[in-house]
Amino acid sequence: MNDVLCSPVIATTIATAYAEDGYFFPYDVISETEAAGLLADLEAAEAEVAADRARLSMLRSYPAQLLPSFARLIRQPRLIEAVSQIIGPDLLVWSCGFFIKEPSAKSYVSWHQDLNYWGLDGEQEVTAWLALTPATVENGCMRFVPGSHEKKVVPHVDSFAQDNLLTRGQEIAIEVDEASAVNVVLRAGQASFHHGHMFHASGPNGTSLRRVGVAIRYVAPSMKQVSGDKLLVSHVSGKDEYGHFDVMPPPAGRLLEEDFDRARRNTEMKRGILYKDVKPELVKETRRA
Ligand SMILES: O=C(O)CCC(=O)C(=O)O
Repeated sequence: MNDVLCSPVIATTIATAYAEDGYFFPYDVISETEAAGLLADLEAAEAEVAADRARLSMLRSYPAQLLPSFARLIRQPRLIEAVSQIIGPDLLVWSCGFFIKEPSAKSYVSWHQDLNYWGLDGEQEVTAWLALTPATVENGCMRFVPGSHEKKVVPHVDSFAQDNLLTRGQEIAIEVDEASAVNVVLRAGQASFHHGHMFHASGPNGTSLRRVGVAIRYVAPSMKQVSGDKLLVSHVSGKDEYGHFDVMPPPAGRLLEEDFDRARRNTEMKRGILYKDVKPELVKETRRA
């Protein structure tokens, strides 16, 4: 993996742009070849567990718990360096999961803010979204509304729409200035970073190739789970002097039974958080944010 760290100029640029706009991109993390290697590892694992829907869903929702290659990715020095500029050097990964849009799929993500339903008490959180395939306008890259993170959490409505990739099909209930939105175009191996209050969305994939990105949710250890159980998290940088979350070790191998057991526990706890107050018949197996 590429271990060239940020120059002081880039570090200042990330911190300044993020504070002003609520996001920063594009940021080179790994090479296209390395991104293709991670995608190949994911796709091999998908093929291995394809017959078991629950395992396939866990693989897509918890790759850093099940595949050593993704456990390394969430600790990648370029990612840690950039995220440290935003929320400091002590970092946990609260969750890490894929957003996959299959070829010509109608799947989309409605305008939303991440921290709306996560049950966390603060905003010391940043998402690094790393492209494993190119993210383009045609295949449904994310869109960000610059400066919208300053609005704090705004009201959302739940649509439970079939093709919406979000847990509850949640959607911002106030006007979104879509005309000012920027397209988050990335090459494979690049990342974007966004604030938990950023207004963001993405459209369907109109191409004949998969669009695959991995969303890594970094939090400062001072953050607390105030609704639901505290998830099992990964400690990826610096110290954790708070102990607010239970820390799990990285996987000792590929697709191990003990790691599926942990992923199962995390799935149950995360459902309790993301689907709080939702009728059981509306709970879907594969939604993730
Ligand atoms: O991958 C996408 O299109 C949406 C991702 C997203 O909403 C997120 O990472 O918070």
